[in-house]
Amino acid sequence: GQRRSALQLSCDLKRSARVQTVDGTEEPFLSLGWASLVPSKGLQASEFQRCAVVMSSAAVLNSGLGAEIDSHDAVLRFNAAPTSGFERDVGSKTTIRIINSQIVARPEHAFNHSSLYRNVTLLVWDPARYSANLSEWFKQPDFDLFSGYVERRLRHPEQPFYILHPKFLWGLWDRIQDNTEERIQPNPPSSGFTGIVLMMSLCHEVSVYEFLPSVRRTDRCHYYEYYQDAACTLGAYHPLLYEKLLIQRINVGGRDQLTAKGKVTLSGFRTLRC
Ligand code: NCC
Repeated sequence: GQRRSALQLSCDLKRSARVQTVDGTEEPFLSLGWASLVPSKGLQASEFQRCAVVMSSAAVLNSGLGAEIDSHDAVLRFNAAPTSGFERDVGSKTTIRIINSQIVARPEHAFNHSSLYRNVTLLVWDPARYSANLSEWFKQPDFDLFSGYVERRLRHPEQPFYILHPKFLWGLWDRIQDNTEERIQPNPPSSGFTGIVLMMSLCHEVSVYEFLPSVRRTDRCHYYEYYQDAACTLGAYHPLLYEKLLIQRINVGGRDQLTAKGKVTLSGFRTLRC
């Protein structure tokens, strides 16, 4: 069939990828009283003009993009990616952090003690199976995010902390599959892709750094660690390559920006005339 235009693809995303968090209105969370555990202010109440999404890719090293990144109204980072010691390349502002359930559950991340997870809006996700209902997921998450979530909500009720709804993640996966001839693996999208779509829904314009790699592309995985694995950039578990092809098709920024900065510019959902 006819290839869909960048605007059509963005509108598909906007329509089907409604950002949704666990809000205590569905079982088993309803009976557990989560309606009063989750933050009373919904995530969607935030609105920003210019936002930056900073991937954890090692390609951002020696970019000198820190000041440009910090000039945005909100900055999104992932998992255990630090700013301290890397300010010149990644900036120092963090507004929102998306983490996977390993960060909450695995002791080496020191979720309760690390300053990485303080003074930011936190969002956590866990790979529920495609068709799993919430009760099955609650009984058997990939990593136990639920007890850590409850504990932190009770200890730090002032921190905006949300669990991303599996429906939102799988809605994103459907759009990635729609854009792909091959059948992709039924694993949830990466934190990176999820974060990009989240910011498209909260912001008027989104600058994404080093998701589509610049000339600095490298087999090294993260800017803050030394190990090498090309799967970090191209994907193994996550449908990362297909996520990147989709983002490439909705990029409204210039080619030179991509090559030199690994920068993609995306229009926020509110600005689209679908
Ligand atoms: O590596 P990770 O992702 O934390 O990276 C965040 C997002 O940045 C993009 N990325 C990263 C490296 C790279 N070279 N290129 C990239 O494009 C990706 O979009 C990625 O999502 C995750 O998605 O949550 C992931 O988390 C890690 C790990 O669990 C956390 O870092 C915590 O230690 C996963 N690695 C492992 O589990 C070993 C990774 O697969 C996905």
